[in-house]
Amino acid sequence: MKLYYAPGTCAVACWIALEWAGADFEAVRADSASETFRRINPLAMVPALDIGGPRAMTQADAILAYIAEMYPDAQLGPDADAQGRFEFAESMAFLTGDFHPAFWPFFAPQRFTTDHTPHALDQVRAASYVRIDRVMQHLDRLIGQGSHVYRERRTVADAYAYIMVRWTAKLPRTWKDYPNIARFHVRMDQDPTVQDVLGRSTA
Ligand SMILES: N[C@@H](CCC(=O)N[C@@H](CS)C(=O)NCC(=O)O)C(=O)O
Repeated sequence: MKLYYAPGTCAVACWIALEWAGADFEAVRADSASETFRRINPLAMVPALDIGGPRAMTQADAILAYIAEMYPDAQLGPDADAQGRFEFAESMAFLTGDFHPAFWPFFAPQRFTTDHTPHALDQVRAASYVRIDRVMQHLDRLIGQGSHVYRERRTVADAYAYIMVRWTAKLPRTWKDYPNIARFHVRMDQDPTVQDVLGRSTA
C-alpha cells in the first residue's frame, strides 16, 4: 500500500492515521504537478492511496474512513450507535466541506481572481481570514472542554483537524487564539507518532 503525500498537506493526516492504525504502507512524496502523479490522481491533489486496485483511492475523508474501517482494533472511527455515527459524519463533512475550502483563497488566491497583481492577491488572502476565523470558531466549539474533535477519544478526525489548524500559524489569528484548539494542538504535538510523521514528512 502506498500513500502519496506532500509536506504540510491534509495527506499527512492520512499518514498519521495509517501509523495509528498500525498499517503496513509506504509514504511516497508526490509532485502534484507532474504527469506521473496525474496518472495516479487526475485531479493532481494529495492524498492518494494505492492499495493495488485498478485506480488509487482519493479524497481525504473517504481515505480516512477506509483506514478506520480496515483497522477496527485501532478504534479510529465512530461509535456504533446511530447518534455516534451521525456526529462523526457531521464532523468529517465539516472538516472536508467547510474547514479545508476556507483555506483555498489563502493558499491559492490566483484561483479566485482574474487580477493577479500582488495587491489583488493580498486582498483575496485578506478576505479568506473571515471565513477561516468562522471555521476555527466552530472547530473550537466542537472540541469544547475536551481535547478531541469527536467525543472524548482519538479518531481520524483528530489527525485531519490537527494538520489543518497548523495552517493558521502565519495568519493574523493563529490556532493559539482559540483556547480549545490550542489545548488540542498541544496534546497532538506531544503524540510521539505525530512527531515522528511530521519529522519524516518534511525531511
Ligand atoms: N477534496 C480533496 C482535496 C485535496 C486537496 O485540496 N489537497 C491539497 C493539499 S491539502 C492539494 O493537493 N492541493 C494541490 C492543488 O490544489 O493544486 C480531498 O479532500 O482529498
